[in-house]
Amino acid sequence: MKNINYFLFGLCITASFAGCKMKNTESAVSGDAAAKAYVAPGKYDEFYNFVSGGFSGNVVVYGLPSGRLIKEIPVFSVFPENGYGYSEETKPMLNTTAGFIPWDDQHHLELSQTNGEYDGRWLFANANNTPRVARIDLKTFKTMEILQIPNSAGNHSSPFITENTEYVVAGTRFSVPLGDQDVPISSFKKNFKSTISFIAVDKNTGRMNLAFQIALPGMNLDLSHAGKGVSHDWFFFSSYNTEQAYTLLEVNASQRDKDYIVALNWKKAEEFFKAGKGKKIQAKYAHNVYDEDKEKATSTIENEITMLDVKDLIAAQAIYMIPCPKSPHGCDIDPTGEYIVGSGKLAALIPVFSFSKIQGAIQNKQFEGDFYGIPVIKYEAALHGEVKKPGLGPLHTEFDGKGNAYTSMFLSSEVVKWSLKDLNVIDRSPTFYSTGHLMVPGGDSRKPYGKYLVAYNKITKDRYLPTGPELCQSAQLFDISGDKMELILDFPTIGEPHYGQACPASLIKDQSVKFYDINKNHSEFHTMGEKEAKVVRTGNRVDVYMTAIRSHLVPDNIEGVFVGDEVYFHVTNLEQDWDIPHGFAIKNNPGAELLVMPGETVTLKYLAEKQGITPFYCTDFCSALHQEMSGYLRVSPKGSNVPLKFGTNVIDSASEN
Ligand code: RUQ
Ligand code: CUA
Repeated sequence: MKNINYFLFGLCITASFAGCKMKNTESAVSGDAAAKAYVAPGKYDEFYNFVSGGFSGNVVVYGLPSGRLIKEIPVFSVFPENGYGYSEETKPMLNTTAGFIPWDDQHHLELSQTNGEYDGRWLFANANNTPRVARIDLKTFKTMEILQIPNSAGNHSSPFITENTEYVVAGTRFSVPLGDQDVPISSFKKNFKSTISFIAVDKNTGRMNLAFQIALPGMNLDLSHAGKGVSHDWFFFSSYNTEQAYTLLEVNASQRDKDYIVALNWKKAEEFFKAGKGKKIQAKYAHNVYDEDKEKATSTIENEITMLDVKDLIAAQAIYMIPCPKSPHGCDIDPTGEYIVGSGKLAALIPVFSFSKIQGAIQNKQFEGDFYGIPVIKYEAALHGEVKKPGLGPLHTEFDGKGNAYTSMFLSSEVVKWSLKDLNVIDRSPTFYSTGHLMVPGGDSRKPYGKYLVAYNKITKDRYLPTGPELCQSAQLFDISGDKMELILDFPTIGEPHYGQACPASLIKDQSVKFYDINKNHSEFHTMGEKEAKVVRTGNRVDVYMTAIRSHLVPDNIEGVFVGDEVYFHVTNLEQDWDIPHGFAIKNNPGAELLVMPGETVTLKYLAEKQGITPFYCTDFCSALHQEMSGYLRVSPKGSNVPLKFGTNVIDSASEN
């Protein structure tokens, strides 16, 4: 969305500010609307809404229809609140071939699917900046795996999954030369490639592995979606900059009247891969996995990938280009899999392509030349029809399963409902302001749940109390159960609510883990009971095996640690009850605290840099005597002869007076 013409942008925003604000502000406060979004205290929401954090790098979970924030899940950004990226167990999650990276830009989310329907198992998330894909387990709401993607830059067209979660697919936004070659930027046409990566997902464990890549000519892949039902075997990617500009893209990549949607038969690509037709090439990338049994993450650097040759795919009739007007952005497939909606972000119409017509065009060779050897299907031959005058700046489309589509209009700040059958606009409603993605629960799957629509807005302006120059971004909830869309709630979000998906709470809530079974704690550093608590010195490394239970730590007095020692606090939470984490923090620690879930062991590394008495304490208000849940570490000068001593409730009366 970066290369939007800002002049246009300014104009339209101003227009919609003046025109429509009052009407909807009123409807949002009518008693009727409020009742629709109201979830009484103590009652559960109907849907989980997983929302990407954009530049926050994390994923945020809201309940719908209340809009209540119920969880922030750290994924690509360190999270001092619970120690993600700070604990020894989670640091490897953020490792890459460029070292430890504490942040990213998180755009898209996909819930895992079985037969094209959400199955409530995993959530996949992309990192745009340092290309990676993450998998979150929805039993624990924890990031379990992060896979780096080589030969990619701006991992924007990602992550998109096939109907049975066979693959998570990731396309590059920036074309780059393969294998980090040093070439002139002006050699773009010759040397730069846009790659598509197919990440295979293990059916049972969800474990990801980079199966194969395909290198296409230099262009920008923007978004994508897998086919469904009739189009199950195909994948569709929108592209822009088929002008192959490498400077001032705002102008130079907006020259052509049409760019393309790439149609790729992934089943055929998979056959080539399985038949060993790909070429192994060198590529380094990190694969980080959190092992639930050992309770720690490891990072492995992989060394090669399999590259399929696009020429083989062309020969096998497995790849085509479909012209799509004016810098296509969203590329959305309706629940039947028959209609492919391309949204040209600078176009004044929305082209809707038909899968059966595309197949017919391939059979009848209705082509208009090629793009680097890839046949280009004639626009009219692939077209089902165009939605005329939908609004300005169409970006993304989702579906309600009742034959309607909903498209976000960035420039004219509105959501527009239209019919898939006759492509007529049925309803429109202003949004506040500049909607990027919109979402209907299940709206990109085979089984939309209809009922609600959420618009994720980039600009909030006057919707909330002013908070200085930076305002929160926001989401707006519409009731779409009637003929007319009705705005029923605004809610502020964390970071940029880039995209979101929502599924019925019933898919997830009953399998949610309440605590970890301490008897299955196989951490190398666990302490199974207070009697096992100990402090062990090995050279200048000191391992503290500590337990936490309401309302004390064992040991809470530690002596015999010297300046220059590396102290590892391995804190095991002995509680076996839901929602009783304990925290751990120590004075002057330059990292963060830890939050330790019941039954879990987490490690904080602390460098003893100065002599003195250093208090530590539990940071989670766990009980009435939470303030008592604390202790002291004595750090003595290097070379002194203070003996190693530790315990809780060990009274040394000799030193008392
Ligand atoms: S896309 S600019 Cu999701 Cu509209 Cu990222
Ligand atoms: Cu444990 Cu506060």
